[in-house]
Amino acid sequence: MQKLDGKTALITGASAGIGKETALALAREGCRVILTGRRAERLEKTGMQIKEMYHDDFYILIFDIRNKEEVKNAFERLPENWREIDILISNAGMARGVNKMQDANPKDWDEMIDTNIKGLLYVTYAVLPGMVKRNRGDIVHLGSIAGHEVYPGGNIYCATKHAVNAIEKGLRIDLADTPIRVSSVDPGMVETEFSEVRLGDKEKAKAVYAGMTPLTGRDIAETIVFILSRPAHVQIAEIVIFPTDQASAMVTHRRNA
Ligand code: 8X3
Repeated sequence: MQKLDGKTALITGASAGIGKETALALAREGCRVILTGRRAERLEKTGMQIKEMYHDDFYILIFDIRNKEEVKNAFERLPENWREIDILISNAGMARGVNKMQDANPKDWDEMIDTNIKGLLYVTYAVLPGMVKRNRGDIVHLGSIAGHEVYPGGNIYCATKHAVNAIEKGLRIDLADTPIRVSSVDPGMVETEFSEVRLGDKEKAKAVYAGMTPLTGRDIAETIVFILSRPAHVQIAEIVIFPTDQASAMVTHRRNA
């Protein structure tokens, strides 16, 4: 098993959900953590929680992942002692809408593509050259079952997660002659703010998980800790993870339903 103690981990979208739980879990394992996102107040809350529970070795970096220049400038602002990033958790991602393509608002497509694909690439590009130079590092992408299947209302969101799947595979090829590992965690239903953002409605979001027990952000965070703590010769490529009540994107067992 590899110790994560003392490693520097950067987590995108660390203010809530899977990102926040992953930041907490990595801090618990002794990582120094860089918390990134758009919302300073919420990132500070994550930071305070880390301080109360584990240590105060965290750094908050604010940027909008969709803006290439902003991402570049933010990484240039990183203090010297935070620049050697050992672990990148590309978690930031979102879905907007469940309309058929003919009824959709193309603005939603831009937002998903800019966040889930282009944003992920901008951050990877900011971190990767340093990892290659130091000849060490771990990259974990948050994919989705939507990167393996396409379901009604999923169209463009599924396309972005299929892209994440291809990017992760391509990156593994590009880094095959280095010790840098590339992994992906691809969950089914996880209860976070995801469905509320997608559907724009708290009640509708609640109904997505009605009668079943979804995964939690913590379940995913512990899976990431497992991936990162494997011995150096073990590269977990992909983990597809469902709630026990779910069998595929389209098959969910609901009690009383
Ligand atoms: C989130 C899971 O099933 O809504 O990526 O696509 S799903």
